[in-house]
Amino acid sequence: MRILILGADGFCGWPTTLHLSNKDWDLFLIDNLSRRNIDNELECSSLTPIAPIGTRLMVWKELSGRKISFENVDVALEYDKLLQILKTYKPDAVVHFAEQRAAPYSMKSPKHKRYTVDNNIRATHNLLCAVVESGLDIHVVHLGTMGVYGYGTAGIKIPEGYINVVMRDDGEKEIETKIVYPYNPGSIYHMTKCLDNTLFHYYAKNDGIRITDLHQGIVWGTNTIETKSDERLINRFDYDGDYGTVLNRFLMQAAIKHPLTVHGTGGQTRAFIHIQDTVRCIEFAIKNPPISGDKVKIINQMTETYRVKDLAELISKMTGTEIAYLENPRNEASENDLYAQNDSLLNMGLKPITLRKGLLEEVMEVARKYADRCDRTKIICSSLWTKYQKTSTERLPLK
Ligand code: NAD
Ligand code: USQ
Repeated sequence: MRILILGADGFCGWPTTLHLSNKDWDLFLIDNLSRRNIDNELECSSLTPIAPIGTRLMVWKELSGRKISFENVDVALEYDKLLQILKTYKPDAVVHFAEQRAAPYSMKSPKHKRYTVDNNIRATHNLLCAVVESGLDIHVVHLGTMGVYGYGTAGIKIPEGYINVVMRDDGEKEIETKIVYPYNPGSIYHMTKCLDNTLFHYYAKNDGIRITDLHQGIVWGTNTIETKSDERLINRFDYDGDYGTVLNRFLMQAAIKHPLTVHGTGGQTRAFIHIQDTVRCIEFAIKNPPISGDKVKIINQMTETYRVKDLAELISKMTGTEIAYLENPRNEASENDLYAQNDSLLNMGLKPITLRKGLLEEVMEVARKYADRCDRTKIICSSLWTKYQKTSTERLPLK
């Protein structure tokens, strides 16, 4: 297998790179290192000391004997370079992680909203356009989000992308058909994933591109088998109010005895997946492509659902850390149910890693080890969804 990975230096991209390389697949990596630049902009960096991409690849070659090529390309802006790489490398599949992925960052200001839309939509469209122009039969595997379905209580089990409906006109006529499950994004970031979806449907229909869209839940954990094998291969650990995601944040907060920052009542239910399962799911998706002419293959890449409040209580009980119920900086339902199908990956052979004490402690151990790198002033979310939300100081009950 020859795989081109876009966004390979990121939290999901780097462990996926090592996992696929360990399968002896041939890899070519692209990243514009924008995520590292955003760390500079936010004046906050990964809790774990991530090595530069050149060092990462050198260490991996030393340890495994496997050489991986890397090129710094902005997929959203450098179309010709991307096309040239496709034509010369001729990958069987492209895995597309190269997007701005934080909902709070996407809501910070008009500049951040525009950057997120411009970057994500152009990156996805450039890839699809370049695949067509290359004339090659390349399978596109994209990382989407469970958030495209929205977090209102649906009242039914959320299917994998498509739903059977009966359409009724004003008269008597009824038609049974299958449609894309209605989009209901909760942030500018999530909205870009819905727009990506529309691009995919068009290119699958018009050009016969084989596309898999993985609607992934919140990824937790930090290391995988390969990233643990040398400290210089360590994965990114985001803990700040913009990029840190809820379960990793709670584990890190418990490790440094910071009150657990629950937004609102904590009645929000979300889907989760461990990073080790993420990399396995991507392998399964590559091995099970749709055929040309098929509609976009949509897979829910999640293994469990939890309420935010229940996660906070679990970690508080384990560690004795207090819980701080903060006014929610987001515009989201305070309570929701979430039942979603995830049969595709289970049928492909995924044996889910479920949340258990040992794994939670492993993440806390990593957080404790690098606790001196934490800037406590970056923990509270300061990005507000609307002007009606209170600022972080107005809603701060923390000591
Ligand atoms: P990340 O920000 O850590 O990694 C994304 C990488 O893409 C970064 O290294 C960044 O530099 C690169 N990138 C961004 N724009 C680029 C461009 N225009 N050209 C080239 N490189 C570019 O994010 P992540 O957590 O690894 O997420 C990867 C993908 O998975 C994203 O699309 C995200 O939406 C999706 N996802 C992530 C999670 C999660 O919990 N982390 C959950 C569901 C879905
Ligand atoms: N939350 C808290 N306290 C915190 C942080 C978050 O209560 O300290 C709450 C949020 O208000 C929200 C929920 O936890 O209700 C999830 O927030 P999150 O930041 O963990 O996740 P989200 O913004 O949805 O985004 C993350 C990734 C994104 C991915 C998405 C998958 O950053 O790339 O697409 O998870 S999903 O949630 O399934 O849409």
